[in-house]
Amino acid sequence: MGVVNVTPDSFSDGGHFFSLDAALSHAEQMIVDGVDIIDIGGESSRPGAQPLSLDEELRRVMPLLYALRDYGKPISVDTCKPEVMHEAIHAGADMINDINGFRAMGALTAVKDADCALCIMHMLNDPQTMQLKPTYGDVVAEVIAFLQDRIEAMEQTGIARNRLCIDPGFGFGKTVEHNLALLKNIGKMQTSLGLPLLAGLSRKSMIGVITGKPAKSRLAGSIAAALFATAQGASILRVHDVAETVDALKVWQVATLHS
Ligand code: 9MG
Repeated sequence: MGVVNVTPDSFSDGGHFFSLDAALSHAEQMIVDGVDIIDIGGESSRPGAQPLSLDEELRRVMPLLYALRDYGKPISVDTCKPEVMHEAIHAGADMINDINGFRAMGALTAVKDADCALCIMHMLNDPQTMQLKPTYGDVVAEVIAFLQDRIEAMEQTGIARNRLCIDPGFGFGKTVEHNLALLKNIGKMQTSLGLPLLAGLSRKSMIGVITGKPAKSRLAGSIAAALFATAQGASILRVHDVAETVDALKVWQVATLHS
């Protein structure tokens, strides 16, 4: 899964006019590089990020979704807002990726009658407060319990289980220790919940803490994390650097299958 952010950091003039052409070129390059799913999002989920208005999120995401839907690649829309989910599904989105685990009022209703895939992510609190001293007794058990709860809520609404995938939410209300515990227990989470697992580790601060590198220099660390997650059983990797990750996975897979 390749990330195309339509947030101010990706605005061509530093904050005012987002270039649809630039986002499209970015997505086109990802397709050339071998992406399987394109994840587009308009609201930043960085720690401390301010919430975005509904109008502004629609203004950022919808033109790109309309422009990308004829490229033949599955499109995921990263949103927590039921109204954006509704519009995105209507426009043909193949997946809704909700870092809030479909907890907003109206989120389950917005997705229940569609047939798109749904990614349920764990996040402690919200992006403004999630990194203020995150605390767990047993992070793996608590993330599994949260995801189990959300899966049950979705199934009770009538959502078919085969539409769902789970995500422990690396960096969303977690210390480096919490992230490492989750990374090492991907297999356990997957067997306990019986659903494909999406791992988003690319350029995250945990890689910065381990390597001492700023976000733009975290490629090698991100690839190591992606391969480790794959070896533990992750099914989908959410990444910024598609070409490099695809190459790394090709080598890893050939080596793994070689007799
Ligand atoms: C939007 N977004 C940012 N990081 C993410 C992650 O780790 N997982 C998912 N599902 N979405 C993410």
